[in-house]
Amino acid sequence: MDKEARLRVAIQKTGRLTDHSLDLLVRCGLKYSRGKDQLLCYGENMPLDVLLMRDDDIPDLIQEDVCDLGIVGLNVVEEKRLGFLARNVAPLFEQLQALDFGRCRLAIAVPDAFRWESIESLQGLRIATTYPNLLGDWLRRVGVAAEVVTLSGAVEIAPRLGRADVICDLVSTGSTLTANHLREVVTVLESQAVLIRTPVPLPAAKETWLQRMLLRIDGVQQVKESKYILLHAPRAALPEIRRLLPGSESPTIIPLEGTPDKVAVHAVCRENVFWETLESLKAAGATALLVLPVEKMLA
Ligand code: PRT
Ligand code: ZN
Repeated sequence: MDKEARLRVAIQKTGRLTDHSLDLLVRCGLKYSRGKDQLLCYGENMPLDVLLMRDDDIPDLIQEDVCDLGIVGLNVVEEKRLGFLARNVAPLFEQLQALDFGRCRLAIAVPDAFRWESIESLQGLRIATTYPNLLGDWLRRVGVAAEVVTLSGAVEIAPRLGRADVICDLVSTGSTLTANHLREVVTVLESQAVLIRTPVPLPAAKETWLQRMLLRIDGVQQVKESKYILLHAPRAALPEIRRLLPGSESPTIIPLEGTPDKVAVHAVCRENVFWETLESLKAAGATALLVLPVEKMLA
């Protein structure tokens, strides 16, 4: 297959998103071998290669049409998008779907002793961040005039060094803020890893693979929490049992040979099935309960 016909997916080389991103592609069926330079994973069983990059470079690779797909934090995508718009350049990456990992939030945090009342408390202050475009855009939207101090890292120590009054940084557990005597006060952006693509039309063969990957990713997302549940139940208990089955649309009801008042129920539950649910189902008359993980799903 010629090189042009292979889909190129950019993911983070080393960092918080790397394992999840590769795992997602593997769950979509990709088998790969890693190149000597460690920068490229060659898809052995599909026309798809994975480029390992710094997360900040991923939107640019799509912008420049070097890659067709990318997996990166929404925080990075939005920062880049606003940056391009500020320079009157049309951003050439479209967000396709949220991937449910790498969750964090871009938030304003203030020193412990700071007297915070509302967003108005930020008026006239210096705010340190590595996300100047996102912060600037948010300040404009909430109508607060503050000075954005752009740093390349170590934002959390800026107030102690006197470089800023407060900060705007990514938070997940909040322990970094606590360790630096800072307190989160308001969220600027909720973020998670997202899939982005080029808006440039692809050759038909590539587009077909891209659409296949999207369906598979969707399937992977759906099965994560899904369970297949099997049980026997008295016909009379069916309304109650259907009510108790978590997140299942239309269960399959199968008659049981020789016992006309009993049926077998098979259902896909799109949420986790807890012991409590099984106990309630049993109390409603269900027997022979079996819960199985779902390996793959294609709608
Ligand atoms: O080298 P490269 O540029 O690729 O990596 P990077 O250092 O820029 O990125 P990395 O791996 O730290 O983060 C990649 C993406 O993960 C980010 O763009 C976010 O979308 C997402 N993410 C999720 C996070 C966090 N959670 C997170 N907690 N990114 C950064 N952090 C930082 C946070 O700012 C704090 O300083 O981790 C620290 C610990 O957080 P707490 O709140 O748990 O203490
Ligand atoms: Zn980065």
